[in-house]
Amino acid sequence: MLTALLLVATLDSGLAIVPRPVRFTPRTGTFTLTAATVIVTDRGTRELGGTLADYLFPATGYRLAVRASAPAGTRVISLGLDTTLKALRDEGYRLEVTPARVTIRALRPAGAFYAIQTLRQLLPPAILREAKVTGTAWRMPAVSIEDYPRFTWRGMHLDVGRHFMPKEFVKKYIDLLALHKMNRFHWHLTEDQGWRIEIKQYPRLAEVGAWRGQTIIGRPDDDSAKWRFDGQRHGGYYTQDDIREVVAYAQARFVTIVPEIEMPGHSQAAIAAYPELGNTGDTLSPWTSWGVDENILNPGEPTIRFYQNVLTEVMALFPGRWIHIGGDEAPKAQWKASSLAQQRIRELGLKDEDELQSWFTRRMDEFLTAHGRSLIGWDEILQGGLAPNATVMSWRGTDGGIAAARAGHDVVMAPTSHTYFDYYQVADTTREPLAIGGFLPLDTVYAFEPVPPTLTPAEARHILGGQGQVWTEYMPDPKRVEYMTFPRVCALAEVLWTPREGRDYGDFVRRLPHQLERLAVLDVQYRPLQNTLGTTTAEGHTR
Ligand code: TNX
Repeated sequence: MLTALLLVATLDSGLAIVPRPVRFTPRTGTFTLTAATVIVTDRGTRELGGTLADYLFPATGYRLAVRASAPAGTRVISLGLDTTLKALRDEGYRLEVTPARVTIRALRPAGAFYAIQTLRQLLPPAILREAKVTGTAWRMPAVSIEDYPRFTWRGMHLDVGRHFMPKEFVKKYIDLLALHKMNRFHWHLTEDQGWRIEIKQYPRLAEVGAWRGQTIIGRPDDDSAKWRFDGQRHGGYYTQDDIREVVAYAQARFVTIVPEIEMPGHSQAAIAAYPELGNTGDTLSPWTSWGVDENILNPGEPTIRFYQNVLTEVMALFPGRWIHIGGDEAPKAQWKASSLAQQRIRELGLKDEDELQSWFTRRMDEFLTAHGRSLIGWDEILQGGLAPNATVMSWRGTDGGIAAARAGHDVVMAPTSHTYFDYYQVADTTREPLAIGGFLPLDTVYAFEPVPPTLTPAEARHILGGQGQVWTEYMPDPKRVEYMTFPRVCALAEVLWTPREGRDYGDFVRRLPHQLERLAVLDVQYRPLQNTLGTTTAEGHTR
């Protein structure tokens, strides 16, 4: 009943696009897509014409022609680049739908790609089906849209270390990001519990590091004697061919993959594969529990070389600018007890173990910078001094991000308070699947403001954008990831795309059922809205 009312309201207003476009003016009439519609492109959009045709084929059954021109009177979807549209920058677009034609113009291909994502949302949700749909008229409401993103970093992260996620799901996840006009996929590839990327020079990383013998059941009790395990081997990794396939898939969707290789913490699986990377010489296995692990890398020169060699293979696979080196949660007890680490501190004239981690990070920064890439790390990389070219991902609140921006470093805001999608989305968790804890309802995600008000305009320019985190300790498979991620990612996408003044939670909640219909067609097991809309604007709707 409630859903029906919301849908009527949405259909009345004609448009239900997520994220909300910057400017749109409804016009009269509709454009109907038929088998005779022609996609007209210029040289810069020819490939995207094919992308559009591919998007439209399965549900409609129409193999639309992609041509350089069409005879007068043909119903066309025209895609073109226009160098005068500088104001739209790299990712903006204009989209005009009239009964006679659809016109897409952008400065660059990324903008035309986002226009295509909007076009998919102007058509009935069934356009997203993978097989021919009968009895649907493929109509779009006439409209003029001008649209561009607020931030350049619109990211989602996925931890495949705690639970391995199959390549096919990673592609689906990237598709869903593109549908929401998100453009960064932070692929968290290494963890204490599993190493997930094939490295040719060090085959044991995947052979040994990708598999753990069992997994703890439930949350770890402080008393480890009470821990119980499932007795099931878990693991998997991506071959370099798999990675190249996913990278190409992401590139075609204007998503830059940011690979993460954790160091010096969260490295037990690597140490299990190559014990000489550790501090104690103990023989370890990939971790079977959750939490902050004491086993970290040693700061010796062979370890630095080992990780630089790993990064060399990583850079060859991932063409994007940023390489994430982790840096979070590296307990220093082993370095305090290690003669090698203490000797390094003395030799290098450092104050303490935090400065030693900074030195370690700086070595990676120099290496990546020399290869034309940029280091990014979690905000712990600020402790002991920030490496000169580092970008900071601020997760423990926004203070780290503020400090980094003030020091002239770029920042991605990813605070637990607004972007941790491993937290519960409802207050009453009794009927929710077990999660890590926390509480992050949809309206809180929607209220996320990536630019702290205390920053000056010059400092604020260092805030590249924001990102949602999906840590998978309690997400054993893709369906659980979908449940935890959607619809919160719909809210985050709007925070990162739509201008601040265009953001309105009530309006978002009105459009959301349409987006959920699309997600249902795409077989996304989103968390239903019941009790999730939050305690502010939407309360009247939910009860
Ligand atoms: C902290 S956020 C971590 C992760 C955990 C997460 C659980 C961060 C950089 N490190 O290793 O999975 O908390 O919420």
